[in-house]
Amino acid sequence: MLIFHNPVHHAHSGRQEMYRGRLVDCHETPARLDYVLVELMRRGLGQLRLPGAPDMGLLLRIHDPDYLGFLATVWAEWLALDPAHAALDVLPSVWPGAGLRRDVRPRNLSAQLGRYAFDAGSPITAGTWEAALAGAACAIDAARALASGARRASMALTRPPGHHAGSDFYGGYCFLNNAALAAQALREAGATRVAVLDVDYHHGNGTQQIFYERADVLTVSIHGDPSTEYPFYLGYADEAGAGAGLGCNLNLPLPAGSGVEPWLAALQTALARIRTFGAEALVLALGVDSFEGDPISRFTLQSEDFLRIGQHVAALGLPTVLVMEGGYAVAELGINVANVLEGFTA
Ligand code: SP5
Ligand code: ZN
Repeated sequence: MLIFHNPVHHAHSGRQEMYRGRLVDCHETPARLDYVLVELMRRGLGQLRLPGAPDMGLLLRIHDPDYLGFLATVWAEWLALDPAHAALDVLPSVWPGAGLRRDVRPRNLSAQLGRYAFDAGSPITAGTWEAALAGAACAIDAARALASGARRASMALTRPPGHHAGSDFYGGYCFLNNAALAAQALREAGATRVAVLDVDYHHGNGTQQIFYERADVLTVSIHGDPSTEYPFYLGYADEAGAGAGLGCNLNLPLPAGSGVEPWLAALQTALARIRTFGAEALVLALGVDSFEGDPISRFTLQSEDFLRIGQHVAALGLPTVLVMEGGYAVAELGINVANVLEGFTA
């Protein structure tokens, strides 16, 4: 399996995220990928490739130009306010939320942050844009590596993750939606119908938003019930898509605390829908924060369960792009991701 990896992900290294009135250490760290890389190489599970230049045309078919412009310049704007900002992360503190919603575009940087960010947990740092862009290129290149039909699967081993990022917003540690970019690249390479299966513990709200009114991309997400779990405001079972895309979004929320049995039952429901949809290619948004030891999540999957996930997804028989999402139990992260790949390729 070709594994597209962006070593410049190290340049995105947030210090702190807001949680319950305090700034706490970021969960989404560079060390995460180092663990995955070491374990994949130790088991000989793939060949590493560097991504090429990102296809900005494709990026602009998923993301809004103003939003991309904001991401490209926000760090420079931040430094322009005060050179001492170089030692600090960028976090929003005001939002056009309750009582303030109006379609205006304030020039103030804090106001712009609140317009584009939906949480205070996703710090922007000096290297965020560079890392996110190289990660997006990994996802696009991984999709294109399957286009010839010569290969069954490829992987985008990237961070920051992507599935919470929408056409014009960021949050949940995500800035560019790598899985959506991979799905779009598969479409443009000739797959008539593409499915995105999101197994991250958190609902893939960004991917859902991007494809919500499209009939050519089915989005399916298995995640913690948003009535108690992040991102809270989306991810409910009644969100089915809209317009031409009605019926092309499937949310499978499970109560916090769920174990592998209900999880695998939800996976069977997801796979059945992907089959009836007639998907010709698949993107697996691979978060492994469903693991019992994950510090911010509440399912109880064990490391060996990830082998079964890989096996079941492979049974679809589809060309598949695996895209790295969340997973914060750093020491076990490599084992859990490698188990999915091993199960998939067995
Ligand atoms: C890609 C992804 O998995 N994003 C997840 C974003 C979750 N952000 C909210 C994290 C809340 C942190 N809670 C700390 C709990 C410590 N016990
Ligand atoms: Zn997650």
